Amino acid sequence: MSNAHQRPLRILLAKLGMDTHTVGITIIAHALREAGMEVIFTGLKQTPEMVAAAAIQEDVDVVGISTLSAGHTRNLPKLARLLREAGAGDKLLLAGGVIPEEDRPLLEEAGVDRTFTMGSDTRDIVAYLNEWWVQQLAADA
Ligand code: B12
Repeated sequence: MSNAHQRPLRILLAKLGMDTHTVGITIIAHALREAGMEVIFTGLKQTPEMVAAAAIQEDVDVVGISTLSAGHTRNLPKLARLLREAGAGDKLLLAGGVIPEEDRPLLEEAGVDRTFTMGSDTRDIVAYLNEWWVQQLAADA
């Protein structure tokens, strides 16, 4: 990651598979842009391969997946693995949406850094990302 210069955090937002619930990801995209972050939205119906490739091509710092139609226990571990295999395992991987509590250990084990589910306050998400980004910049200074 090249954080040598103070620059805004870049995040790729995506939806995987046939999940067409768009409200949450739209709210997140607006909130992060309002907070000064660079947001790239891949659009719907992505595969883990497409998201991993886009994350590398766009040189983002964070990948955020919104998932409301199940499939997260399969496609998120796959995405985390593809990022690691491509040497991009240092990117922060976030997930939000409908993710049952009991699925979280599996996702964390697979490499999902943090989940934000239904009712999450966008201010908490912005604060979490800002804090993480400050740490990254400090580590790189
Ligand atoms: C609205 C809605 C729809 C609308 C979607 C319209 C649209 N364009 O988005 C319509 C009617 C089309 C729909 C369709 C379906 N739906 Co629907 N839908 C909902 C509903 C009622 C609300 C979702 C929503 O918009 N929430 C508001 C937003 C703001 O909340 P959110 O997405 O959770 O986002 C917040 C957090 O999760 C987080 N977040 C979300 N994404 C991200 C990403 C990142 C990076 C971060 C950091 C945070 C984050 O931040 C947001 C702010 O707090 C939910 C029930 C529910 N309570 O969630 C069911 C629900 C998601 N739907 C469900 C189902 C089953 C379906 C259908 C399969 C129904 C059917 N048989 O056709 C289809 C599937 C369509 C498809 N292919 O995906 C189920 C999913 C069950 C599951 N996952 O196991 C739910 C949970 C209803 C239920 N209780 O059964 N749905």
